[in-house]
Amino acid sequence: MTAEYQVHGDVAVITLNNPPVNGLGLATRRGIVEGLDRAQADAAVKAIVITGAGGAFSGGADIKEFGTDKSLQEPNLHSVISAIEHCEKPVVAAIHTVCMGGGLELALGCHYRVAAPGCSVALPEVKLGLLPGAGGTQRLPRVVGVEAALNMIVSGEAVKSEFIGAVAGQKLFDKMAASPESLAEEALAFARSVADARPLPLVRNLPCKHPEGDAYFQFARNMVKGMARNFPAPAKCVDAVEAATKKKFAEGLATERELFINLMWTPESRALRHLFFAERAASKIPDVPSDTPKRDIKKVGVIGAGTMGGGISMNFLNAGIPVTILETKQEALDRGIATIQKNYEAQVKKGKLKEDKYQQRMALLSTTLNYDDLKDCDLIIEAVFEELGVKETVFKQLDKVAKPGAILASNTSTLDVDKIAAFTQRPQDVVGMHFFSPANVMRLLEVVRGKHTAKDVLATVMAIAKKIKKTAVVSGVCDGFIGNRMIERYSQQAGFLLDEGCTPSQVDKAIEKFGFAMGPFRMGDLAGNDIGWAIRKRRAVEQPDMKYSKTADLLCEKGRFGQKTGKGWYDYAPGKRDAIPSQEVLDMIEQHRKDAGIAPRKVSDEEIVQRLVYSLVNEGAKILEEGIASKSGDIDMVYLTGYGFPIHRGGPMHYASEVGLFNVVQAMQRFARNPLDDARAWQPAPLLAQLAAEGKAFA
Ligand code: T1G
Repeated sequence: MTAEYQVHGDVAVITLNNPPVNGLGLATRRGIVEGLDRAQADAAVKAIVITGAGGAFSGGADIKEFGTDKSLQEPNLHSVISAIEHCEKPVVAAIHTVCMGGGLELALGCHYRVAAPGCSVALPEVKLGLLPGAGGTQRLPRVVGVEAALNMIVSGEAVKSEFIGAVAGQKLFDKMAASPESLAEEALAFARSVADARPLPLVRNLPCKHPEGDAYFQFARNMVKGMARNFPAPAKCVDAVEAATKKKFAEGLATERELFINLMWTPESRALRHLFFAERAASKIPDVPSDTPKRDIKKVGVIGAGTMGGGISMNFLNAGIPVTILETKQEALDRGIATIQKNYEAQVKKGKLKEDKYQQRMALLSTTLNYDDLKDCDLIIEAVFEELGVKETVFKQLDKVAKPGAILASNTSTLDVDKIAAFTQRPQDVVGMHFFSPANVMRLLEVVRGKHTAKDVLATVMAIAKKIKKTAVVSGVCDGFIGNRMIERYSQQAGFLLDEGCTPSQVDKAIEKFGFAMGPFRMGDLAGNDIGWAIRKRRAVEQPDMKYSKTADLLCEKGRFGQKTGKGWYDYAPGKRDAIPSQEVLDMIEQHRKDAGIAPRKVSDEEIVQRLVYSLVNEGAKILEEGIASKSGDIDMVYLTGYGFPIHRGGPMHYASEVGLFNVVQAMQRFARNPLDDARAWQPAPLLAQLAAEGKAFA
């Protein structure tokens, strides 16, 4: 039963019990109404308490039900709340731990609310592209005030119960329990104290006004407009709360309902709901049970004090885990430590880090030139020069000094983790941990699973990734893993678009208008065009028939590596990052077209976006069918957290499913007929072709 009914003397207690967060799914909603009916039919029952079992009062409506008929089946949440409000006996919500979304709306429908301290209270629907759809926009302003309510609803952020309870004049809680442990008893006592209270108070009957309504909501709209560029929900939150101040309750509720239903069907909300689950699913590895024992990570070693080694080290220092950095030369160590200090000092200067915290973190950092000093590390991450011979030297050394059971990780971004593992006698302890630069900032961590990587090693790395606030995605071993393998196709298309008539800024602007944080050419200038150059040279040997535009090589032959050389696809003023279109580059591209006998044509923004995004989708489909990624949502998480794919589009695979895979394949067939393109690259991955033919989606 997902809503249990018990009678304690003269008080009935309905306990939501739908793990993990007491989501208000259909069965739970039914259980609440049945409990109310039983309590009202029992003359011995004088009052009713509703509470939640386990670690939540309720995390809200069951998001898994959205888009299914279950979420519409009666009793829907509105009906449950109406049944509570019409109950002839007082209903008291006993709130603890988590009271969010529909859970808070349920509590707002109760006649009284008793809260334990430390409870996270929120209406986070806006983070799903929605707004509170069961009266939250109409009731919350009536008990905490219009402005406090609108702040909570538009931000979706949680507020601690004791903080709300301390705000003068707020009427959200009728009583604060002394502690979570005493909540149950205090709620029962409170219920008995109001057993005879009549009329029973209803939040909906409270007034809801704002002294300067029009001016305030205009201000609120201006604020929201600036922050919610690609998302419609925040502005609708303002509309709903404004309705609470201008309309009768029932009309305000109807307005909220209409706004909610419209938002439910927006692509932005579908994208955010997809990502809510994709982010959580990414941490689950199909063949590694969640209860796999994890190794204890008390001390971390980092090999290499360069940009990556320093950034990687900061992640662990920030999580309070001691780090020893090893380098081959003292001056390299000194440089690396100085960079870490500079990064922290910049955060202190911006007020993002307290001085004492900075000192605490630095106190956890030690350095050495001697591998022996790593012998008690539980996890050692190598971040040295991206060359297999160098990795071999490092891993052979580690194999000698690392303690048994130490996890040996490589930060390699392109090399074969199985080859690296083979440099040791313990391949089961070897794994890839591919951080993205800057490693202390970018959320993405590709965890590369070698063929011998032990399951407890994977479970441990996924857990430590969460601890250092990374979004970890497991990748199999292939060239480029997930992200870089896909970006290669994307860059290939970007080059072809230049050949065919586009300028770098036209391509960048088109894809940035689609929502990417940065187009391919600005990104190349930031990361360094020489990186791609080296990969193309390597690829020319390994895959001689891979087709590329020559423009990127011509650019590098001019030494235009990007911001680090003051010029790349764009020019840069000294010390500035603003991308200035370069006549030299435009001339270079034009000359290249002439030499190649290409007559330039006008390419539409739509074609630019489709070729860039669908090239990711097709490669992603191959990665999926090869088992390099286990879920399409994992690929979406890689692109959102590592490559600036727009959140409101949900990731390349989700976006393709939204467009319709049939339409994606149709477009690919058009691109394949372009003689200047690479027809093989547009050969649909078998999985993609099959799903398209069956009218299915990826997830
Ligand atoms: N519905 C379904 N599943 C949920 C859920 C929900 N509301 N909340 C969490 N889960 C699952 C989650 O997928 C994961 O599953 C597990 O619970 C643990 O989650 C009408 C329409 C509550 C603060 O937006 O913010 O009410 O991966 O890893 O870190 O107005 O979950 O284990 O299978 O996040 O302890 C509004 C969303 C819904 C709250 C707990 N409510 N959840 O954090 O655990 S819409 C929300 C959270 C609504 C009404 C509207 C967090 C949490 P699995 P977790 P956590």
